[in-house]
Amino acid sequence: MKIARNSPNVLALLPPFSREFGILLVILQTTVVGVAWASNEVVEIHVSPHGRDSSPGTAEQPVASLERAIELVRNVRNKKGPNIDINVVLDDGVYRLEHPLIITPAENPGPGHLRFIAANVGKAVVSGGRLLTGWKQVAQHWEVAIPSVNNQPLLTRELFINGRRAVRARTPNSGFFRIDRPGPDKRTSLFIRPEDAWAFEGNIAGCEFVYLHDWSTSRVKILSFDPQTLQVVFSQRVGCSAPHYEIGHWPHARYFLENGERMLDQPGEWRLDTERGVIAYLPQPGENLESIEAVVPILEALAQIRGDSSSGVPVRHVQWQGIVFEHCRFDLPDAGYAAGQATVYEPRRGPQSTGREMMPAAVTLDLADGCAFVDCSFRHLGGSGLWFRRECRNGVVRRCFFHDISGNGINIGETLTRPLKDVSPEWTSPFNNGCTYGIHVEDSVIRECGVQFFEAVGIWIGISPGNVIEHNEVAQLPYTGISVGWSWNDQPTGCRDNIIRANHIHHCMLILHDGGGIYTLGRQPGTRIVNNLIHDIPPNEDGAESNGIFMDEGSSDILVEGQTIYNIGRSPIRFHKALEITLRRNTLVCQPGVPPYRYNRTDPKTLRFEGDRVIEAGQWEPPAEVESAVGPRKMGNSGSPSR
Ligand SMILES: [Ca+2]
Repeated sequence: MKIARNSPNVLALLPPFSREFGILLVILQTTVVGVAWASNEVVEIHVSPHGRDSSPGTAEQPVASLERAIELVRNVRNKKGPNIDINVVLDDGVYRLEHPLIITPAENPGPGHLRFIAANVGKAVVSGGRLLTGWKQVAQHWEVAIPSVNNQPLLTRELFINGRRAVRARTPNSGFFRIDRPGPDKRTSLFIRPEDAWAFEGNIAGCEFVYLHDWSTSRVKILSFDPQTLQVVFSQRVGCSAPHYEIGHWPHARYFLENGERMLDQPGEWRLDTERGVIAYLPQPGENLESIEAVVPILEALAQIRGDSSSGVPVRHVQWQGIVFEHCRFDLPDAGYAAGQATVYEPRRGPQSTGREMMPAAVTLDLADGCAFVDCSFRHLGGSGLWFRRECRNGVVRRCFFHDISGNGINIGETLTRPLKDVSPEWTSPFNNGCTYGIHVEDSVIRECGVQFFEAVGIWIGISPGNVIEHNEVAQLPYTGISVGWSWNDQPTGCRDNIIRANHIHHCMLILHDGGGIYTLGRQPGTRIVNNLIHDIPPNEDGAESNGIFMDEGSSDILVEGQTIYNIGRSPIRFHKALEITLRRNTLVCQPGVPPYRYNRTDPKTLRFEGDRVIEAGQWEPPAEVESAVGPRKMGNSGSPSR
């Protein structure tokens, strides 16, 4: 550890924190919201994959693990109190965790800061994965033994080869099949079309059936297939318990198969063969058995930043700068996976259980105040990315990159179903401070989420007010881009006053239906959706249509102003049981013959129209000034957005 005392007159900004600066003493002055306060002391703790945990944690003698670094943080905090700042400087390299990193008020009660700073942005990697070694060639593919975790075989759902997600072996290799009709109970069996029976031939042990509902998916195990009747029987139930998730609710739903023996037929595919206890991988041209880097996720969480829920004391001012988070697993429930929407699914913890939970994230904050992620990456994750979950205040996500994520990119707040045993049942009231609020997500890129779970969204805001989502790029998603609200009627909740501004949202709804570039639910006084550019939302194949903006059940008291929406397969804006929406000066470019608005059980007389411009055009490009005004801002020399 290195302890620095600074001159109170000198102010040095932290980033860019290059290797050259990494060993210098950090000098800074910090103002805490509401309290004028200047730190005069910064303690640095250095960590390096090449260090030793018995070392003191200086730049010259760094510790090796983040776990040890956090122990040192706690020691420093005990010794020097809450006011000083502590910087943990991460040298380049991969930090493979044995356990999730836990940060509590014992490490950082505030007002002093605790910063985890990559010596070089993007070069310090926090991984929950394990390297797989000992590959052997078997026929055309390679094999390695399934690793054990806690003396149990790891039933991994992901394999990363040379930093790229390998494809879980599937049939068909692209696109989908369609079912013929449901079986008798519409939950545990269905009939396929005769031309697709070849896909079920051979050994289907370990095969997963992926059923595409209109706006969600189910993943269940196949019990049997009868080639005579063409009936597929499952050992788990398809769909959430609500009736609209029954097999056949939409006729001829799409499906595909994963992880069966014969599905391993395309270079880059892999499968988990539990019968033989191996992971099998079909290499791509140019890949070498000796030199590949193969990683499977071991941990189910990478970091948890959490206050003390029993005393209500928050953890404060924990910041992550330039860190990469990768490799985190999410296992399906034993009774199969059935999603409702936006990775909210039924965990089926008991035979009659119909409750829903949200898929966990790699990094989760609870009761956390003033925590920030700057220049960080979240990638190659099996669940969701980052979650400001419960009673978080004033968080920041700035210039971060979220990609290759199986679930949602960013979650803010909770659903309406927080366990009520330890909180006021009024926590969802707009007049109660029980919600997470005040999270800013800006200048970030969120793309290629929902890789496994197509119902996932880029950014999700549940029952949470006062958040600002601005100047992000949200793209390449199977379902909705940004989802705001989580109540299906117009009763007031704590979801209000959210600003969704100047985002570039495109190529969403690439697989599922009935969503949009932006999707809203519930009454949201003060919520403003302004100046976003939304484009390339393809037409739905069946089911309910997809749109640029879809304002779903109960959406009300929301301002929609200044959007540019083009190249949308259906109507640019759709309402379903919405009311009291103000539409002002939006530019809505419609395909020929497609109406600008579509009303599903919405009375247009409850909406205010103030100067929307409607253009009918098959091909249309936005003016350059519209494109340049959205998405991540270019950074000036100060590291701050230049406009
Ligand atoms: Ca295949």
